[in-house]
Amino acid sequence: MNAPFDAAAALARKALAHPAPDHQVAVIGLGYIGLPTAALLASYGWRVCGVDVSRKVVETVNAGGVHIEERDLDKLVHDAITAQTLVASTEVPTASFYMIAVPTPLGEGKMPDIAYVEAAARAIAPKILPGACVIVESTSPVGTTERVAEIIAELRPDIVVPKDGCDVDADIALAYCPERVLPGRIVKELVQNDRVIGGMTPACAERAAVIYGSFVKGDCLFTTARVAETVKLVENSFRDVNIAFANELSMIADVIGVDVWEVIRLANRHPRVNILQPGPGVGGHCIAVDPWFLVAGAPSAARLVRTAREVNDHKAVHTEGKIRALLEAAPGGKVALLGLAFKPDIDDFRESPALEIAEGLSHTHGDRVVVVEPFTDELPKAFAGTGATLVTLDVALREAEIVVVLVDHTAFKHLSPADLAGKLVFDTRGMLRR
Ligand code: SAJ
Repeated sequence: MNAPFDAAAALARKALAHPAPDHQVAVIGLGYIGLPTAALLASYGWRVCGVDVSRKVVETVNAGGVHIEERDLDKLVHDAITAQTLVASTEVPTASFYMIAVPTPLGEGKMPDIAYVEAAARAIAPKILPGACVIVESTSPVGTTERVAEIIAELRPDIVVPKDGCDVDADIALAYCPERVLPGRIVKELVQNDRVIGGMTPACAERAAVIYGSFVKGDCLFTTARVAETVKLVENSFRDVNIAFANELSMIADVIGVDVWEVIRLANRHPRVNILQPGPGVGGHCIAVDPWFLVAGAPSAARLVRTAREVNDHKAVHTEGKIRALLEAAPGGKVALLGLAFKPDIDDFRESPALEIAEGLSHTHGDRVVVVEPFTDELPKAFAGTGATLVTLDVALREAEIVVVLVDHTAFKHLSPADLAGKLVFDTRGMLRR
């Protein structure tokens, strides 16, 4: 028996000596990751308490409902609430496992803000018993798991907290295990994807793997907390850099006068080339944000990552400029903006370049803007008083002389050349040629 295994067994013995009621899991934060994770764990036989600071979210979940649009989530939550394996609360309970899935927004100067993770650690500390395991899932700057350890150690001097890489006889386990699921496929990918489990010590990783091993069909890969934190940031930076290449190509193509979609299609027939798709910019709370966490950790070394972020942000400005030119080319004509979400077939508008572009145009040409967005019943508040209106696709096609595809929602994919005949068309996603 090796040392880490001994330490893991000791943690398990402590858990048996101080059992939490019903071997409970507390998932802190019932958002896009926390709620599906809580409901899924409940469906795999765990007794789960989902914790959120929003009373409204807690009431919705306890009534068997969901406050976010995500495939298969409503049934999963409804079934878990009906079976009483999931309950929501504003209070953190005593639990065997704590999973932190709270937001980590970008703060001032594009610096990571981990205040919600720190608040979660402070809420867990008074309740924690020896043998419990705390897992951070929120995308976080490197060193955040150590910060959680520090907070618990400060608030609970009676508990021995694990130290990075050092197998002391800790009373609790602490690990970082990033979520890596794709919005729209969250429930499926939570089960199927491999997980990277970064323990403060090897024993912590083994303890955390007890929970992931119960529902993950992919592999559970062990490493340190710092490596796992970096892995998450690197995955999203990799995608951002690759999308930036596609977006930069689209702007180069505008200058030299070639069709970027044709260029990419043919270049991708090379056996070692796989260029992603240009769009109106990069959105969402992950890829448009996480690379800044990497930049914050090593500002002078992370030059490509920073530039990719800037290129992708600039693509939205470039796209808006092209639409303004179309408005000038059709004086008095209306523009139909198709889609506001940050990507197809979801109701998530966070960091959405389509939303940013539509807002910008509405503030100067609101009376000439009609928006089609099947995933909302009303335009966001920022459009108030601009004159822009939310209409159906049929109405937009009747009223507008200019049609701009900002999001390739399935609801737009049936558009035919006949629907668009006589109109100025700008397809930022290359949807109409697919
Ligand atoms: N996009 C393009 N061109 C492409 C692909 C995407 O412009 O070829 C745009 C999308 O339109 C969107 C943005 O990029 O605006 C991001 O979309 P996405 O589908 O690439 O990724 P997300 O943000 O929905 O989810 C990502 C995923 N990360 C990776 O693929 C490396 C997911 O696995 C992560 O779990 C998630 O971030 C997260 O939560 O961090």
